[in-house]
Amino acid sequence: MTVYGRADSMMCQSRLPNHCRGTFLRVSACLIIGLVVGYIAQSVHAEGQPNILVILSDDMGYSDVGCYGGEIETPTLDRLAHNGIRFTQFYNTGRCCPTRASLLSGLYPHQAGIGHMMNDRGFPGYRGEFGNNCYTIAEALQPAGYKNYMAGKWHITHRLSPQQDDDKKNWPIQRGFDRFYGTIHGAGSFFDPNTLVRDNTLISPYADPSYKPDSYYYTDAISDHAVRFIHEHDQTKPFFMYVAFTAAHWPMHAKEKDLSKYEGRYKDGYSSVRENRYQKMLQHGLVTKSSTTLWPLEERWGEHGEYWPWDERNMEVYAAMIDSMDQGIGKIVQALETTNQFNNTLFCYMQDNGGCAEGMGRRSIGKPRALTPPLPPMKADTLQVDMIPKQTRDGYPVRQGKGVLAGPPDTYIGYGQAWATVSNTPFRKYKHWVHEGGISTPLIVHWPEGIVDPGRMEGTPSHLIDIMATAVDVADTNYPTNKTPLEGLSLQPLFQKKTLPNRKIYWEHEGNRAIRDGKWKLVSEFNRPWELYDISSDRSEQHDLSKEQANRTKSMAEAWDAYAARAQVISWEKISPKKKSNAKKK
Ligand SMILES: [Ca+2]
Repeated sequence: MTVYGRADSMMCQSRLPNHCRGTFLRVSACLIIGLVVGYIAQSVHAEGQPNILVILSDDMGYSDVGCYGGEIETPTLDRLAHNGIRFTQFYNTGRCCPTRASLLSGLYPHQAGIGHMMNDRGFPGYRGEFGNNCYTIAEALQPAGYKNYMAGKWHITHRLSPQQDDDKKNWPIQRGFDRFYGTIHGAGSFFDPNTLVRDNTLISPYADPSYKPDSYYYTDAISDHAVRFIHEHDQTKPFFMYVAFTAAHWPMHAKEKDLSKYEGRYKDGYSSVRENRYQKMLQHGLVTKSSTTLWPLEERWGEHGEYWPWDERNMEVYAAMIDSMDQGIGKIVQALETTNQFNNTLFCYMQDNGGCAEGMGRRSIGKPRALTPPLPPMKADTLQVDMIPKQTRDGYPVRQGKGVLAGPPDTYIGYGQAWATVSNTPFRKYKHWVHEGGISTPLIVHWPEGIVDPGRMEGTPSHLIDIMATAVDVADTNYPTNKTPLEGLSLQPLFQKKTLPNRKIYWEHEGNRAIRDGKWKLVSEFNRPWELYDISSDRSEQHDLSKEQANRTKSMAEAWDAYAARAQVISWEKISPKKKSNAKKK
């Protein structure tokens, strides 16, 4: 195969504009002010309300971070897990937009208007827009005295190019946040993100007087703004902060210093990395051998085949992106510590969907980079408006395809199905599906003042819908009665080593459906029959019991139908008549 760019991989990144003026002084000043304010105001907020920090990552599998079995170095998350609680059966919705709608509203995604993605498909559950019938966590906590901050990916409105104020009605500032730095859209270059916004204004990362790093990388920008918001916060009030990283969603983009750490780390291939993860998960007690299994990987994925060096590199970049995110979370934790707010902050880390098997940038054969930039450079203040930029700021066309080594700004590639399978060890399916590989996420909870017996695992099935209910509970406030009632339960009892009442949890995405009731899970792909699994003995979903237990299958299917009817879920054929099957995404 032809491999393009390992030696010159970061050339065009290094040619990006260089800004470094004043950053050190500004950070130092903030630190000193923060220390003084923190010292004076360490008396806890009125009513003992904790700060609440929710960190969400993007397109990552259950076993990626170190404390869930991964070989990727995540010392900050590992430390928080060690001193907190690792939830082993926490669930998302299986996709970016619906997860964000559900997390922020405490409802199922269709109830919040985002049953699919950002298109308005003409039905109440599928407006592609966060609904007026619900609140964000920020809006719910405002009356309780909370200040609300957000850094990162929003992705719950289709209004990306506002022409009038009303177009921003579902942007963060209009939905309860006091400060915002991030992207309104859901995916983009890490070196030049589209729809970048400070508070309410679209900006170019290269002409932003308020943030001038040595070189721009979106993950760093998100962490740096979260740190800034913490230092600038008035500690007489509690805060809610939502940090939504876009790592490790495609494109595989990383900084050279993070990437060099992972060079050669994946040379043994998919199977070996997956097996090592599984053994580590067993040792940690995250899964058991009696309830999970590793099935053989598909030969067509071509482990160590013609394009292996290219695909090996994709995973190196993916790992570097997560490593960088963990470094950023480390800076956020440090800001909480230096401002004396760490012990009174309820910290939650989770992922928005499972590993992503999409074929972004993987189908064609790539081209080499030109020796000199063939295109005119972009001005620093030009807004880069594309999810996939046409060119880098310094004039190189963005390249995709096999052989193009991922990492630098002129590449745009996903890590593909084989690595997504490794990310989802030992579960079935991926982002889009509601089998365990699509919807299982770590939930790390850290809260020294609020949890009993830290360092343990918690196996009670729980879901994103529970985060709003938990926030309202710990903030000791009331959810308004004129909005759609919350679906979730507060997780506080689990923090206190107590139990939650029994309940059913539901999923629907692109016609893929599931219901969880105790140890039982009924699940199906779009237009396929229901499958029934006993998750306590078969979380890898290998032994379908639907025929053996026909009565249970029937009653759970009826419960799912009742959920669909009340939660604005309608058939996927009606929403997307052209899509007859999800099978083509495999
Ligand atoms: Ca995602």
